[in-house]
Amino acid sequence: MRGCLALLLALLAGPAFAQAVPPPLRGAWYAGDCADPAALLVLTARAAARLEAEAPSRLYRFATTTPLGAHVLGVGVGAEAPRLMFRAVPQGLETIEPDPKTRDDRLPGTAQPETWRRCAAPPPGLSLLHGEGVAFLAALEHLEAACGAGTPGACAAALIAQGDVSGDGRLSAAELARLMRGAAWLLAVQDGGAAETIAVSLGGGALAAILAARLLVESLDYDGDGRLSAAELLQDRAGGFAGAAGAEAGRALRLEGFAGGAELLRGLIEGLLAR
Ligand SMILES: [Ca+2]
Repeated sequence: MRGCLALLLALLAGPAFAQAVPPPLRGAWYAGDCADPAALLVLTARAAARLEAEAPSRLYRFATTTPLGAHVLGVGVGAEAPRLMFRAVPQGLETIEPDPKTRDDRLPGTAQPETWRRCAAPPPGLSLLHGEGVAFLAALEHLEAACGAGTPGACAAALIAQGDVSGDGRLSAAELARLMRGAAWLLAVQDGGAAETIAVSLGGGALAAILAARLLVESLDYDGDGRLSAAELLQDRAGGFAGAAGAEAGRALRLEGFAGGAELLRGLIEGLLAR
């Protein structure tokens, strides 16, 4: 756990991130028929998640996004530095996933482009399976942005802002459990799980998320109202933590080494609070 926290802190202290996925391209894209899409692609400011029923999912957490000809080239964090090229086309979005062996100066190589469309309303099953996870993917970018630039208290405020569904300015056990389920989804997608694996992972993690959320509330809920405030999150942690200007400024934390969503979120919170 100590190693994880040290890693989190080191990564949070990294330089601001200048590039990002262009806003018009962000959001959910679908391959094939809107009533029964073959695949779902979610683009956030600094990430892409490709989700299919049968095939392994893919998660790109971009370290860089730079123009390359008519495309944007996103290069993900991690040892393999996975690459995703994308651009707007009349039908919607075009993506290319280059072969890992293709040199940067020969992109896109022989990889075939895929086209994606917007759909007014995704099939309910897709939302049910991926909704909380996609929300967490976006929330994580806001946390990385707020915690990366040194404004005291901004990190706790961002955690409250991202987690506070009810709008009372405090985090309940249910709100923390939601973040933990989202974190469990992220880990399952990062591990390349197909839809069934992700569903199993979420099912198995749901109870753990509730228990871990209750523990977290009880460990910091000094006024005993059953919810965590920004002040409680910051209690006795001199100096607070860092803040910045928006999700585009963040830098992708490494997510490896966490056993589950609850542990990931706990590590994240502890790492943020330790700053
Ligand atoms: Ca709340």
